[in-house]
Amino acid sequence: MNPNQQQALVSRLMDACGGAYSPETRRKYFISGPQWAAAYEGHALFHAPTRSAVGFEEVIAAYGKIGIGHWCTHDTDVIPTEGLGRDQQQEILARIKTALAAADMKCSMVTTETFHHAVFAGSPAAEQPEIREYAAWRLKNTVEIGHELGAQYAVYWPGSLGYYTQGAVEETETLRWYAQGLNVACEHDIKVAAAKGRPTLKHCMEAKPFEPQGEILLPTSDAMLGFISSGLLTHPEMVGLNPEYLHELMWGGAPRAALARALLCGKLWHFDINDGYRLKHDVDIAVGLVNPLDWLNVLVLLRSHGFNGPFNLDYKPPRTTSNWGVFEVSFPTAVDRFITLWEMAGEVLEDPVIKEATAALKGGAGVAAPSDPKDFDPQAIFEANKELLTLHELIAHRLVQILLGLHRGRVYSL
Ligand code: GCO
Ligand code: MN
Ligand code: MN
Repeated sequence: MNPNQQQALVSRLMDACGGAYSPETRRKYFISGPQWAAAYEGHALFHAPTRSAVGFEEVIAAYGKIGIGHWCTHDTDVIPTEGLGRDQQQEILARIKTALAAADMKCSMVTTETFHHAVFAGSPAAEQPEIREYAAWRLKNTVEIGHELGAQYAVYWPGSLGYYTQGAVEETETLRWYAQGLNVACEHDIKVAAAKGRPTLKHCMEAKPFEPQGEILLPTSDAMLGFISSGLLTHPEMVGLNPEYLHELMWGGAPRAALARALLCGKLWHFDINDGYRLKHDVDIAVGLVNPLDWLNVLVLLRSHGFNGPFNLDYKPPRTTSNWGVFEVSFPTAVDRFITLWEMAGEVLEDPVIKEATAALKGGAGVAAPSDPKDFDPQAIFEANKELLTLHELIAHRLVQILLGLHRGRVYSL
């Protein structure tokens, strides 16, 4: 097909897909679009870029048009490393504020890049005191950027906190140093927030089990929960989690169960939404393209616990999508799948079949407890409940019915 006609074809087929929500509807959800996701050029270790660079002004304007109400960024996604903390930072922050206001968007989250620059090769908690001092300053500077832009959250992905070969690094010492960095960030936040008359930020740790280092010292959300309550943090109440859906699949966990554990600890504060494959690398595919049923289940859990965002679109538009396609197809479709799954999760919670089945399961068969616990008859309890437990499979079927619309039936072809 003639290159001049290809965008028209994509647009026509997008319209033919239907099911799109209006920007106003999309804005009702606490969804954020990362600068780095839209600006991802398709590069990786084995991949040359397939897209050209996109600046924050273009990203913010495009997100606003789609109806993504929030934007987030790493410090160095928008400010060159050499301009951090200098006049250039202030000039860029002023331009960001103008762009956000023009697009009717808010900055929800800021995060410090402590993994890309060569200085972090040995992690931000390396043995060398000057590296740790530099990292601490970067974290403090990001806290200031966050307050300046009106953010509520700061995220920490300790991707380089690990090693390739064991023995050279002493893990407990490295974790203590890492905690000191977080402590500096929280203590600085308390001062800046007080000076600005704003609440402190919510500091959220994000785990990923592997990549870029061979071994990661805090590989899972559960490891981070342990770290938060280890006694190393001076303000554990200011630190929670930003789990990422795919990162929990990467270690072979059930994302829904990982989220449930974070909920129990009151630490589910921010959520990176994407998709991918179990026990594989961080492909960062857009939400719902691989595991829609699991996603529905995740959102049922979150809705039932009152978690309604921020949902951060941390995925990488595929290398096969063009610069134009990123905003025409990739982001609007990701947002719309999320909204549909979220609304379906609401249907699941109201579904009479699931409600009745769940209530019956919780009611049990009504076998009375014996006066002496030694007289419990486990076989009799099992027999009395075995038909009820069949409901587990029925509920699973009902969830698939709701997801695929099976309960509405089919037109036959045979
Ligand atoms: C991933 C990476 C990053 C982080 C980001 C926030 O999810 O693949 O961990 O995209 O989310 O660096 O700090
Ligand atoms: Mn990821
Ligand atoms: Mn992430």
